[in-house]
Amino acid sequence: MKIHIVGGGAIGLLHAGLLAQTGQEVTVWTRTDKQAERLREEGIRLETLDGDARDIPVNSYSLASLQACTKGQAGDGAEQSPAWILLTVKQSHIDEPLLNQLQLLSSGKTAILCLQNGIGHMDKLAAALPRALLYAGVTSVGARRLDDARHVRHTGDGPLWFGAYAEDKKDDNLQILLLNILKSAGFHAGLSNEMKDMIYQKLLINAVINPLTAIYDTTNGELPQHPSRLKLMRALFEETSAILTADGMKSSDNGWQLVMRVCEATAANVSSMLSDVRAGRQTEINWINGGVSGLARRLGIASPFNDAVTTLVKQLR
Ligand code: KPL
Repeated sequence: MKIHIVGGGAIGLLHAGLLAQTGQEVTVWTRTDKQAERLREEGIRLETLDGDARDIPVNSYSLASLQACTKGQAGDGAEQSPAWILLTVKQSHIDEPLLNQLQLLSSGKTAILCLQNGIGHMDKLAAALPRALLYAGVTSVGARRLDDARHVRHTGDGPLWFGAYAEDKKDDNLQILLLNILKSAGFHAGLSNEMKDMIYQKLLINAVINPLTAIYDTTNGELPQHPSRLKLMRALFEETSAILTADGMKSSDNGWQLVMRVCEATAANVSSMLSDVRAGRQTEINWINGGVSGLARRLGIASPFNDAVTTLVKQLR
């Protein structure tokens, strides 16, 4: 089965590398020709969890060249073999041109698995791709890109849950195929029909850790070590948890412990938001705390902490 990885960042390269090394037909779609060229010529340099490093050959093209590349490959739906698209780009890259490119890539029997942090993207994708088989995913794998093109380090393991965004738009065979492929590539993958809850649980963790690590320019492990920062974490947690629960998240007694465990398990890590700030890239604040504030407004609940960190993080770059 063909697997298209859209996005050549850390998560995209990690998935592409691990899948390609088990013999899957993987194509990485990048933002620049330069990155695609390097990937085609030199492959993905993958550093595994046990410190091993290897070069893995992959196909790669830039998204901008999609029209030419897919001629004769993606146009005539019925004759095509099934394919999966793993959408690994940041929320901020899900814009008009990308939606058009996804339309081209997803003609035929194709399902799209979306692996973004935050909320808002699934509705946007569903509106732009009304016929697509859309799957929401939540992953806890860690990866870091070590150069601007092809070198990725697998930094942490964790579950990858995915499930259909709409019950009437799924394909049982395709989802089982992907599940088995992911498992044989070493992912701890599972299917779930509780994706909204999973997305909200992950959102809660990101809404507490990401903005504060970015504002204080600190690692995940150091953040709770300072009493005043810990207090802010708790306030952000309580507010976010109440908003998400009001919008249907199952309430749980150990949400706070989970946030603390993530800080501990990823202690040496720089959060994705802090790493965006440090690199001068647009952060995902609009889809994490901004998304929580948006939900709160819809529900008529105040969200002063989420509003404040959204404003502060936007001023960081
Ligand atoms: O998902 C993360 C991120 O950085 O976006 C956490 C859980 C905070 C780990 O760094």
